[in-house]
Amino acid sequence: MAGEGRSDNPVIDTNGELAAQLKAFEKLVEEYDHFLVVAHTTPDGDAVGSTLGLALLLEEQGKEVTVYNRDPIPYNFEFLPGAEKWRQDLEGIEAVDVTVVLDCGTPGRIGEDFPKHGWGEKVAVIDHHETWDKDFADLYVRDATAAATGELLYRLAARYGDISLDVAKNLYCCVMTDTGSFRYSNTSRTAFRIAGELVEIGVEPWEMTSEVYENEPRERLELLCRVLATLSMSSCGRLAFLRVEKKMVEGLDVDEDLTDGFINYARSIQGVEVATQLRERGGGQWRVSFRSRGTVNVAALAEKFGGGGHHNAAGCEIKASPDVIEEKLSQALVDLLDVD
Ligand SMILES: [Mn+2]
Repeated sequence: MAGEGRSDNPVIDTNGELAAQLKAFEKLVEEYDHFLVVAHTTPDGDAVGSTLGLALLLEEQGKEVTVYNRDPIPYNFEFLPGAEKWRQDLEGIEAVDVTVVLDCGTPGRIGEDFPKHGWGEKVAVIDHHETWDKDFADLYVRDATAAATGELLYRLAARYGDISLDVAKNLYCCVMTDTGSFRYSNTSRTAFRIAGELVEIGVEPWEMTSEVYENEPRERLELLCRVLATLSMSSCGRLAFLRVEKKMVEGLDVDEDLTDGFINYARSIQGVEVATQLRERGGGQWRVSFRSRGTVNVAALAEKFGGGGHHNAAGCEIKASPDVIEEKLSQALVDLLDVD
């Protein structure tokens, strides 16, 4: 029975603001029939897991569901239950009643085709990001303290009673990936408790980790070898650089997303505060990505070069030779650290 939650479940709050938001979402589910479930472009594990998890949950409630994303499912999430529902075309989308936007709080993150007020009559957002657009949806389920959007969906799913194994696998994927396998600073007691409940339902942690992290195309490791060979450090040792040159990708049957996460190797070096990855765009242009260990606000660093982002992850574009770019960045970082 929806509405009251399971009293024996320690993470289900039946009062409070989040419970009221979840109740309002349940009402929306009761009132409408056809739901479009969508998440941000270049979807990560939380975006894919929450999209498929919610789609399956809504189908279990007898609803018609369309799953849409501008971009494909990354290869390492194709094993998730419900992945065959993933569509990248907008055909028939005018028939939906409610658009549910997951893992982002602003319409711009859905892609160019997304109409400002969604498809259908109503728009609902379920999200855990700090930034959000207050007038874009009719209903928000938001908690910026949640480790993943999947955490919010776990609370929703638990209100409907027993969670199916297919939904549970998707929600586990959300929590596992957004916490960096329970390593990042958002890894909370609640995240562990939810993961524990999902394991109780039957999710196998090793199956999940091996599918998501140990199922790499050989080309990805070959590319990683080439990229790691470019590792260099600033003279102060606080900045590490990696380069992805066009010629490294040539001859490899790879997509852009195969370099995803490489930059973390550079950040993991003792003494490094900021990792930087330069990716060749052509015409002397380089895409520069930054990852901070936490002390340096890399959004401020990126802004010096016309870019932006978050405290720990940001980027910009620079037109210069890579050696000149690395020199400029070293100087900019020293300026930033000396001001602090
Ligand atoms: Mn997320």
